Amino acid sequence: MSFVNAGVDAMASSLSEEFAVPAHVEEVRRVMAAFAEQHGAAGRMVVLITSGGTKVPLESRTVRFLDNFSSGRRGASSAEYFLAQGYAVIFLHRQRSLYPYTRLYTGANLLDCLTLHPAHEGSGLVTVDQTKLPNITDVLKRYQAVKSAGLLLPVEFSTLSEYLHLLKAAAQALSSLGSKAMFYLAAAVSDFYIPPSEMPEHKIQSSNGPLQISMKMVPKILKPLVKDWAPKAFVISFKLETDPSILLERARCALDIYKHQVVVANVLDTRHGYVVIVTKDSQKELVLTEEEVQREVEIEEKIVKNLSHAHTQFINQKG
Ligand code: 9Z3
Repeated sequence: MSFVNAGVDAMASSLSEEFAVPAHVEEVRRVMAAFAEQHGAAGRMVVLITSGGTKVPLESRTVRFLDNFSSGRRGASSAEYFLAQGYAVIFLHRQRSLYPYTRLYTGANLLDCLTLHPAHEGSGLVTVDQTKLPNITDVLKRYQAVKSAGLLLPVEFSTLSEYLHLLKAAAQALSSLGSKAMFYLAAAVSDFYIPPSEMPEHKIQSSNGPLQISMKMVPKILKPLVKDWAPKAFVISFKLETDPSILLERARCALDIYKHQVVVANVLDTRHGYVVIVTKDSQKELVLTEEEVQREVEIEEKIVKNLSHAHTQFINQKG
């Protein structure tokens, strides 16, 4: 498989021409706008978290696709810490990636954790083995409190097109909040895609020999988001590299180009224990110590504390 960078500024053409508009985008925009209005009126800050990897189809009737790596752990755990800090959260996540609270039990087989009591079989009384679901009562309490207060709005995406359109809709829906809106863009987003006009309709046949694919550059959505859609918001992007020696230079480069507030820089192999919070005029390393790892402290707790503090300062400056 060979990849050719077309180097086209696809932002020149509109998003809708190059990326299929999901049928439900208007409905989701309305729901997000109502969520923003409700929580804004209650004096709450609202964070839009993106989480998980995007899928790029290779065929219109898709059998094969390219995926970006992301388990969704960073987004899902960060959502919990933002909720604990008093934020309302829109969780724009890849379908079936990790989800706040339930992420803590993905290793458990649900059916192995339940017991059906013979005397009550008719009425279906089932109990939970709490040794198999550690801290379940505490986690359930937190989850139910968030749910009953309507503080978490989940929105799903799967393909790159869905991600781009839903992010645009979210930015527009949150624009009324001004500086009280935060964008925490932790999703791993494809840099390349095949435009519909160049995509084969049917399954690519291996009988035609080795596959050559030419892919276009995905438009940098951060640019219109910061400049046009949510110009007053506090925007954080994530920079992922596998080579640590270029990480900070790439993070600084992103800040220079997009002029947003923060880049959280991380390296694939060490992302659970080490990140650098980079701003225009500062750079702060967040590290988990051995002792914190033993206590199962998560780096997202430190990231969220740092960023929510910076967000409050941003609001105080901007008003
Ligand atoms: C990240 O860097 C996230 O921290 C991870 C989290 C995806 C590494 P997990 O979901 O991993 O906990 O398994 N996200 C951003 C990745 C990305 O695509 N960034 C683009 C880039 O680096 C810019 S927006 O060029």
